[in-house]
Amino acid sequence: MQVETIATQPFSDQNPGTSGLRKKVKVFQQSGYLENFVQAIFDSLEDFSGKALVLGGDGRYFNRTAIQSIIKIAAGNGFAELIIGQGGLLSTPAASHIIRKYGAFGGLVLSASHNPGGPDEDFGIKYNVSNGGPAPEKYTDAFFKRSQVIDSYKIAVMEDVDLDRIGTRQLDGIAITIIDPVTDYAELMQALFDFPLLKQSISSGYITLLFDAMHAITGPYAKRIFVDLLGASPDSIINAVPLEDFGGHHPDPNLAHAHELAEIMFSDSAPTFGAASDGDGDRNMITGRQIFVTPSDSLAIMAANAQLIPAYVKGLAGVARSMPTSQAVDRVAAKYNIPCFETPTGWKFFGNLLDAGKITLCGEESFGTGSNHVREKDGVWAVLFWLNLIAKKRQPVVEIVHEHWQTFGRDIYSRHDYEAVDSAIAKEVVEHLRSQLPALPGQTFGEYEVNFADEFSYTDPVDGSVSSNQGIRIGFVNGSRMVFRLSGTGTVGATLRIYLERFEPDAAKHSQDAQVALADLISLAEQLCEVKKRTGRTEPDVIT
Ligand code: VG1
Ligand code: CO
Repeated sequence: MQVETIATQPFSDQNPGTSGLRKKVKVFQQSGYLENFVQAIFDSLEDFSGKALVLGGDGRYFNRTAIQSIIKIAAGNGFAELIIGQGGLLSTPAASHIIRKYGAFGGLVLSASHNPGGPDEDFGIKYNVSNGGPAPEKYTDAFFKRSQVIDSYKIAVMEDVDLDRIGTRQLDGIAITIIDPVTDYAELMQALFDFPLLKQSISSGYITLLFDAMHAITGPYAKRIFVDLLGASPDSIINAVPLEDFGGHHPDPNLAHAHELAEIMFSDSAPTFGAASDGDGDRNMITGRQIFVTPSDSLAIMAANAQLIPAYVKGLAGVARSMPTSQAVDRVAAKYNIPCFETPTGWKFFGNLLDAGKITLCGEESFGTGSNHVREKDGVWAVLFWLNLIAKKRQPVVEIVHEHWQTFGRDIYSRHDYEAVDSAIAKEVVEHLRSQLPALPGQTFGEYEVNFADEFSYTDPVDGSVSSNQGIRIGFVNGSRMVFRLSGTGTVGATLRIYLERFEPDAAKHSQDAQVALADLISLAEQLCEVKKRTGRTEPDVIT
């Protein structure tokens, strides 16, 4: 194999965020930009010669072009085999599974997840390590450091690879294996859930399903699993065909962006169960007839009922949630006497806990739930979990949720996002908040007395690594909380996220609208952070 060494100049902005490097497509299209970052990753890894690398993406614009470049750079750097999803497609959880199943050294997943796609929109790339999970911070820090001094990359001189033909081709010095992106994943799902029961519940009409693939990666997964294996009708999947620009929408499963699904679920003709996933298939939104299940509640309900699911019948070793996720799952852990961990935002922080067997189930308020079956959050898995739960309990979603609240109380929850805020103003908002923290404990605002006010810092219980500045949190004596943090996945300006929660033990008040129930906290958050005042905005861009 002929390998060329191409001289290059570093780019200063290749610092991975919450989940990989995300930039506008136009940024990635600059000569050497993608190549530098991929080479910086390979330069930072230990010896991988003779090992396999998994490669795939969510199919967004620039996916195929990027994959062809990465194949050549990986070949030039000495990987022995590349395992690639047909058409360059792999959902994030499927990539995680394939890394684990085939014992690959790692994988590159090409996605900007829930961010929009197309020539003027976003692209992204993230590296996953051999446990199948997102590279921990010590890796991503090393990638960034290397990218700042890189002066060349290695690239094999070879033809483009036919990404559509399944099978292994032995090229000069490297094997290229194209696999079906769904098969291995579908097998794993069949090993976790009660497929005969699901099939029966669907064919009998007890469960009617509507899944919104948002023109993103889960279309083919949903078709194989829900339609081919479980017998749902083909029209139970909407926006099923992956498109390079996701049909012009944000492939972000929440009530704002999955509005087509939301409208149907709140109409008279709603099916019994509705769900959606995101660009790369790791998020999930769960709804029932006339009810939306917040991701924090979904995690808690899954934890409380896990033993009804074949894969978790022996119970859970422990659970974990990201810091801004509501404390609903903590209550379940306390009742079942299992450990509950609080981690910073981002799935990479769950990896060690899962590997060490300290937790079985984990989740984030941002529509992410997962378990020890892979090392990523998993959208289709979450949908199957809920379907299995409904089939087993023979209860509609609304009943399952209300019963849960009756048992544990309700953690009324909402997140307010201010997007594309001028970066300098966002920094001022955070500084302003930070400066108030020392004086807040003991102060009272209406019925809210501040218990603690700090910046979240996390010490990983497995490897002792410390991650600081993971969000500002203000906790109140009555258990309510508000959290402020800047997004690490956006590509334009800064996004301020405000997370609000209040515990409501009184079942008579469980049906309240979250925005109404949280009104006092919402105005207190503004009083403290002044985001509206400083930006001139009147409302958040997205409320979830
Ligand atoms: C967001 C979410 C976080 C999630 C991350 C990646 O990060 O808040 O919980 O892990 O996206 O999800 P941030 O830094 O923008 O708040 V995905 O599905 O976009 O890979
Ligand atoms: Co995603």
